[in-house]
Amino acid sequence: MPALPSPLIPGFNPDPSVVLVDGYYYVVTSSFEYLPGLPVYRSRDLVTWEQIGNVATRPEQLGIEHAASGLGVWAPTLRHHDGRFHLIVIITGSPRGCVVFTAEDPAGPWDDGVTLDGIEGIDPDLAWDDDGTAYVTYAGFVVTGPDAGTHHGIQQVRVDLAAGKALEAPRSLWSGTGRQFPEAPHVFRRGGHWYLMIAEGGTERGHAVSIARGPAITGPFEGAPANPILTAAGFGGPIQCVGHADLVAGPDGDDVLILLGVRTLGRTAAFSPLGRETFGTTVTWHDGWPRASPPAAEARPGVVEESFDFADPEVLDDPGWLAIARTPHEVGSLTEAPGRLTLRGVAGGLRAFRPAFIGRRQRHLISTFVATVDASRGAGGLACRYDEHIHVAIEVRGGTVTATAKLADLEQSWTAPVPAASVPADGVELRIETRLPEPGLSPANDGADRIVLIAGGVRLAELDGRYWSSETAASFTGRVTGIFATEGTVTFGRLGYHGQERD
Ligand code: 6LW
Repeated sequence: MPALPSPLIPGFNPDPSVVLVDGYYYVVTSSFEYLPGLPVYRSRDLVTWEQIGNVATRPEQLGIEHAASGLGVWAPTLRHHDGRFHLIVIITGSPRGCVVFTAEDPAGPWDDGVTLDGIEGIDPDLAWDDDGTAYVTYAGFVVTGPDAGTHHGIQQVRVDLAAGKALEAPRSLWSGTGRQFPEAPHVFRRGGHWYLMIAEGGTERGHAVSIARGPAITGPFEGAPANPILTAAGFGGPIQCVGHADLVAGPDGDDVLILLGVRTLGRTAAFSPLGRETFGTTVTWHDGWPRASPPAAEARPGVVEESFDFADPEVLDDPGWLAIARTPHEVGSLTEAPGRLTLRGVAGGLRAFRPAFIGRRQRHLISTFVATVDASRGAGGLACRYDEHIHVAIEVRGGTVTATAKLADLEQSWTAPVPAASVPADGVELRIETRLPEPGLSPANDGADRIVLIAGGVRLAELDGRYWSSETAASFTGRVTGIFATEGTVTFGRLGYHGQERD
């Protein structure tokens, strides 16, 4: 098998689940408060990936309008059964609960989904016994309500998918080696055994994959003699937090684990600007037990250049756009101003719970987002978001531009006049660049990228990227960068992205 790129699917793409159908691999990842939700990626060889759609393209599929940032769509499982793709997910902070969506074509359209009653937890897996009986195996972790924080370990119920209900009270299954947060269960058969693979240790630096096996889909399951079968905890190497794995047969027959991890920067490996991404690693089997090593250090050759011209009436159909709890089509209009994308301001800008914002994942450590904005009838600009508390933004308002760095309760701004001579016909050009520091800089900078905010060619601020990293944000998501409006009507001409990895 050719070496797997590392990461496999870059940018904020945690909790991957994978299925192989008719020679194609499909991966779906978590999307939290963003819409469209549940991105679907496809590959023939596990090397080259393309986003072909999203499972949730209609807000009513998710019901996340009131879900707090970081809640919403958590950890799906993607499977194929009886000729249909099935996607099971628990939507936290949503009345929809545990939902099974189905589709004939994973690119969509997906149906509105059926809620399964009787399942309280996270990270559901869906598997079928030989006689076609469906089982949901999940982590009994309570996220909201009076019992929030309670964990009942790994649980399983037999379900009636058509009727949308559990057919029995939840049964407790093997729940790992005693590390915290047993979660992300997947149940599968290999040879004469059923396996129950889980994550434990928590999704941060203690993250690990452990496994058990038994005679039936319901167990009883007995843990492997050498758990965990995969972890980066306590080992060196830039890829940390590996876990939350799903198993698939690779193109040459070797099994591969598709899992989440983070790319860390610097000697202390303490900060990962882009959040949890999707990685792959090859499995070896010993006495009927799988084992794997953390994915190879970062290796993704090439440069990515993308340019989105808002004069193109189909530009928002690209599946990589993200908005917050509304679809990009609901947030922006391509018809209000000819050849431009129009956003209507939401007070507070990026500080709003549901801002007028349309962005894309930052997928490379070295990157540039560039947008052109006409804010003559309002205020708005370009921003890089973790959430409403942690972001950076450049806003055009009247004849001035203001860069803002917001880090929870700390906030700082830099304002300058827009240099009139530098304004192109389609608006003031705003840029957010991320760079890596020169090697050998002081230890105080170790582990940081640099975030540079530029308006009309004027450098307004350069920031230490450690503070806009997943560790500081304590976030399940990652950096999403795009355009926003705070006041009035703001129009945009284009958005460009340039990304490249370290040599
Ligand atoms: C995911 C769970 C986890 O459901 O993070 O900490 C959640 N553990 O496995 C969101 O990605």
